[in-house]
Amino acid sequence: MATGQLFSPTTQALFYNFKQLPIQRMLDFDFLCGRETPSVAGIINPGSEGFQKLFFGQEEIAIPVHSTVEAACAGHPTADVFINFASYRSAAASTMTALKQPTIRVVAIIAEGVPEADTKQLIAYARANNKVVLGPATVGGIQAGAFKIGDTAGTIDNIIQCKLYRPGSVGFVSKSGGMSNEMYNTIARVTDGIYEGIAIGGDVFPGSTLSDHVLRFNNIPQVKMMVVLGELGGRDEYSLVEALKQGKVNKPVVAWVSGTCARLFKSEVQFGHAGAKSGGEMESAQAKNQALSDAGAIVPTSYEGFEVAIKETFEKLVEGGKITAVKEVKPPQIPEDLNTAIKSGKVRAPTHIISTISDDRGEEPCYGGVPMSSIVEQGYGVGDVISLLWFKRSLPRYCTQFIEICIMLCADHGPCVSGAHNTIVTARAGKDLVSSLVSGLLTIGPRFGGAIDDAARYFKDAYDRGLSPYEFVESMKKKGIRVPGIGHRIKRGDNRDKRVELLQKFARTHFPAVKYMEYAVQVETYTLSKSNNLVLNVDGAIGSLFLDLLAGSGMFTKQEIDEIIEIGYLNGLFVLARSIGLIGHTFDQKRLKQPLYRHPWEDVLYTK
Ligand code: Q5B
Repeated sequence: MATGQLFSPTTQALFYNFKQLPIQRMLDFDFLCGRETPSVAGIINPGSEGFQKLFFGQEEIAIPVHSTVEAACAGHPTADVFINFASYRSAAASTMTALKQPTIRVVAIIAEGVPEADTKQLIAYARANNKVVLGPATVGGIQAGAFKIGDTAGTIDNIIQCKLYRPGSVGFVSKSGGMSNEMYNTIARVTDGIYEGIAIGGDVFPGSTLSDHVLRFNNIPQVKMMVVLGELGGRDEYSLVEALKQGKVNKPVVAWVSGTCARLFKSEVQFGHAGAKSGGEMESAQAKNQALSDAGAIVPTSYEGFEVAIKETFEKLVEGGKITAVKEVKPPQIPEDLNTAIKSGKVRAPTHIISTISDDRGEEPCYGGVPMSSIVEQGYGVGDVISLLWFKRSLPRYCTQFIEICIMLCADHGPCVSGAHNTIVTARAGKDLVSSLVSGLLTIGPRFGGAIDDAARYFKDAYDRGLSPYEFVESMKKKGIRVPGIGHRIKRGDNRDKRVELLQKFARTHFPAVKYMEYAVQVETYTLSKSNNLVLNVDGAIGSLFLDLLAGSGMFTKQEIDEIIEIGYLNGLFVLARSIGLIGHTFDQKRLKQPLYRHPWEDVLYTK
């Protein structure tokens, strides 16, 4: 890199702390300038590693994320700029770590409020090791058409307007980052634009000074004139005065120190920056402007005259043949982010999901349009929540009570049933809660617990078609289908399932009609005449009773009932209920510290 140059079109940085917007702005600037490589080589996000997706033009790129400064520097040895977006609390420590890395040459500290004692140590270390510090409390800097730090120069529109995508002839340095945006505009209006712009930051002790950068610009052949914007407070401008007096600067310097209005105040005034404080006479804007003028800088009489002074200085250089016209280039169009374009109404995009049961976008989540606070304050139960989320309506109390009874009665049926057995074996194999639960749930199906929907389908079809129980059962037999909801491994005609009796008792008391249930009972009477184990089981009881609930509540159209049965909502009741028991079995096994399960050989018939 040529003497004095801080950056080039191939400079790459490491970015400390993941801040999506400034990183994306850097990459957008790269694209605008036609850079071939992204200016951000890696991100340091303490505690996390991996990749972060960002846009480079229209393409998405994956930028490596490192958990430490050391790892990032080792992974990207050619990235020599460290952009520190740490908070004021951790900026000093992370900056020192970065300065100690041999690969890091320039560090920009964005945070405001870094303790001055820490900053002094950083400055001393950087100077002793020939490194450059920008900031603290800086927006950073920019080399037009080459490299930009974070949010410098603001939005892409501003960057395009200021022609910062290609180099001009002006080296600009200011204390204020906000004012530098303003000055990029001014300079673009009256000159061929910025070559490099630096904001040194508004702290009392900046890592590098106005004169450091002016002297550096003086060594860059492409920089033909310098513009300096100082401010009241501190004595930084006097080192520039000294450099000018000593003839160290041989290019024109147009300077202005802002804050001349401080004299209008009776007491000491503190402006936005920590360093911008009206102190003694020497630190006043007037004194510093006078000293700069005396030393040979071109200093206007007011800020309004600054633009004219820059314009005249530039025009003289052009007339003197020191500046030749910049070749204008048309920057590429930066693709607009979809969200921004949607917000501004420029484009519309199809959604990928439709949802009708819940909404979490407002102040409080809603289930089926009912806000969470109503659900709690009006004493809704689990049955009501199921009504809202599954059936999208508030069902009468007896219906929600019936749902809750189903959940309670089916929550568990001991450790020997298929689901619990699987869960127990899985938990004993050392698996986690979700794996143990899921392995149990996966056994729910046509033989175990998952016969409710089919029971409802077949009972409804048979009843609605007017089949007698005999015709129904025999027609099923002919087709080779076991009647869903009939039969149990342990329940018998003389040892009925208590759950079935309880459900039937509740329905007889509260349901307006129980025609499907009565039909199921008649079917059971017939199947029991064939075999003592062919009882109406819990699946059959729930399936037939839910048909009565749907038909009798007056809350569903015929079409809706058909849809519920066709889609198959009702096995959901068993899945939901049995999850409670399966979770319990998982905890039980873990609590009992049960070892790996192995089935005994004696219990297996080994045969050919
Ligand atoms: N036969 C449940 O069978 C079971 C027949 C039938 C006509 C039938 C069987 C079945 C339909 C599915 C169903 C839900 C597999 C059950 C549940 C939850 C649980 C579980 C728990 C809990 C039991 C003997 C003879 C054979 C068969 C005939 C059997 N079922 N005929 N329709 N439905 N039912 N499932 O005892 O002539 O000798 O060849 O598939 O509703 O899962 O507690 O355990 O809460 O966890 O193994 O309650 O009924 O009888 O297969 O030896 O058959 O009866 O054709 O006749 P079994 P099998 P044949 S509730």
